[in-house]
Amino acid sequence: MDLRIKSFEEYQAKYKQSVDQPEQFWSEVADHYQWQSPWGQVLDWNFKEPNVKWFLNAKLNITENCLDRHVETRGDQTAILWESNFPDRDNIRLSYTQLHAEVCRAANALKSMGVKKGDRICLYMPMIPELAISVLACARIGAIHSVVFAGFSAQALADRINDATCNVVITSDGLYRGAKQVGLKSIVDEALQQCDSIEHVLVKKCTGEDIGWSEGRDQWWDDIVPQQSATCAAEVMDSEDPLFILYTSGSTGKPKGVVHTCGGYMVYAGYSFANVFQYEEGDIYWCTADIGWITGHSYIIYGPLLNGATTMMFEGVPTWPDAGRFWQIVEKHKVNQFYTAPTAIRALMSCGNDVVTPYDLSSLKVLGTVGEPINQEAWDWYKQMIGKGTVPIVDTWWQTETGGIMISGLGGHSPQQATFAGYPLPGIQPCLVDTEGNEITENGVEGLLCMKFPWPSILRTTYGDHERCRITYFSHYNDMYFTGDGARRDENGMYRIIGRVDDVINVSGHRFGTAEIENAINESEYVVESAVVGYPHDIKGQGIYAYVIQEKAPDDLEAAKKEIIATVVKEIGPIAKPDKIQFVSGLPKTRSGKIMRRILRKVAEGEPDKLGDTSTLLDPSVVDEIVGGAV
Ligand code: 7RM
Repeated sequence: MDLRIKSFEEYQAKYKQSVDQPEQFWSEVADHYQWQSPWGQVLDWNFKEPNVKWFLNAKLNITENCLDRHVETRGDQTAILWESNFPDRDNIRLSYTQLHAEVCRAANALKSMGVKKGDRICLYMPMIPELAISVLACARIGAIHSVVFAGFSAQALADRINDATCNVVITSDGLYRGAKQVGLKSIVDEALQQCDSIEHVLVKKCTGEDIGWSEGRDQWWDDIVPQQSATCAAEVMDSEDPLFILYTSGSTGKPKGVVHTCGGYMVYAGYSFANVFQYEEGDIYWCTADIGWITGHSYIIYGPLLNGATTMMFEGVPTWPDAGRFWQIVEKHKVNQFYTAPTAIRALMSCGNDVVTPYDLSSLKVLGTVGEPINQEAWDWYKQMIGKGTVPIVDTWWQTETGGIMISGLGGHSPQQATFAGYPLPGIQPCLVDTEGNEITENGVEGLLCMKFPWPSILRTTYGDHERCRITYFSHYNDMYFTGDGARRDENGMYRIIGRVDDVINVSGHRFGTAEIENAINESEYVVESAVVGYPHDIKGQGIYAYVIQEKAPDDLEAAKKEIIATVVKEIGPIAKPDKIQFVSGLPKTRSGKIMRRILRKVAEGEPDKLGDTSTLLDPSVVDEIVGGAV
């Protein structure tokens, strides 16, 4: 299936067709996949309710497209190439034939536990092959996977399990991440004290550490999966049946379960992968994301496998045992496409070039970045030090909600400009609007980034709460999907993403709602109220700055901070730890009680001289205290 566009001229022609005749365009793309029965209508949509359906009434199973089809044509080719956390441990190669068999075994094991189509299965796992196998096993039998990143706390895990009323958790005894070892099973055990819906826990042995055991509930993966049959008929799925739920943070309280469906997601994940990375037969492709995030779903598992690619999965971290680990792996496996986040690039850049130069990076053909805006310095370093000045960079803008890459270069076929994501993929119709919701049609402008027309992998709903989906994404501007990002469009129509314009902060490419972190901090003893803002951070992109009011000013500042950090770690996980905490006696509020975050942001950014108008504050004197006590 060659879906690839091969030149910028071809892109322009395809783009035009995709806008003029979207249904024709997408049905031609969808024809490259295997369907059990065809669609009638291509698209039915309105952004009011919203109600979006693609490839109506078509039947398929995404795993037949990821696996069965390739077993026939490239069964012995490596599908998943797994690289251990430990450089001296053997890597694991699963051919398409082997992966197919493993997925069927895991699917049969789930069935033996009573799992059926539509059930929700929570995956809380390390970056080991069994995670990808479990994802595909769920898809094989029509169970809806909900992967929870293994850096979230027991509380965050419990919240996600309960929101989706999952019946099964798949986990491991523990995980390795660089020099750290984390006891996953004990986190699951703690979470499950709050979860009534879970009937079974399937545990893959990974670290070999001692774990607690609940007889009747817990089962070892190695006791039940290997003995299963290596064939399992693929469940017949409707195009619009849910494929997975993935939780993501927004500007209000608790994270939302973004729902993606089988047909549209498959079509777009496969199409965007082929075009952005320009993957060629025999290439080794590596995305360094964790499968706990959307990037791992779409561009470690589904996109590459749909294209019959060899996709690498890495268990470890970029800086362990040293900051050359990524480049050592690129050399070792002769990686052709490499996809990572700006935060990793900045972290490695700060370690100096001596850890890069020893390695042969000449296999690289495409470099990708995702998750947050990339600054000029990091872009230049990536281009020169890693790409030797010649390898194209694709800066891929997209979201959990979009399911796939929306604005990006197509390998080397698009004009490149540092810090610009570039042009929309065919079928994607971005626009910029002003705060009143009027579309800004000229170039050389900034605005709020919206989408005018649906694409196949747009989110369908937020699990269990459709109204929340409508309000969050479709109610701001008439008949448009609102991304939450601000963007600039230059004279040539290329897009540069500026960043979030809502109360979402992006820390090392991880999304958090400020309210979500505030709620966690407020769980801490003695805390009366808090307000969280982002501030520019050299490595993480944004850092977390928390203003906290306690019942009485703390005597021991360090102890009080530790206590707050511990609470956030307990409520959300170590990834959401505030970088800076400032104790205050009041917050800058308007007469109507709204916190003036603009002021808090300016102080956190170190620009207290640019606070602007503070005359509408209830008590302007709190500002002096906040400015004076900035940390
Ligand atoms: C894929 C992913 C989405 C948010 C999004 C943006 C930011 C993502 C880029 C980017 C600038 C990019 N999904 N973002 N990619 N900003 N340039 N190339 O990250 O749901 O976790 O986050 O991330 O603000 O709205 S996500």
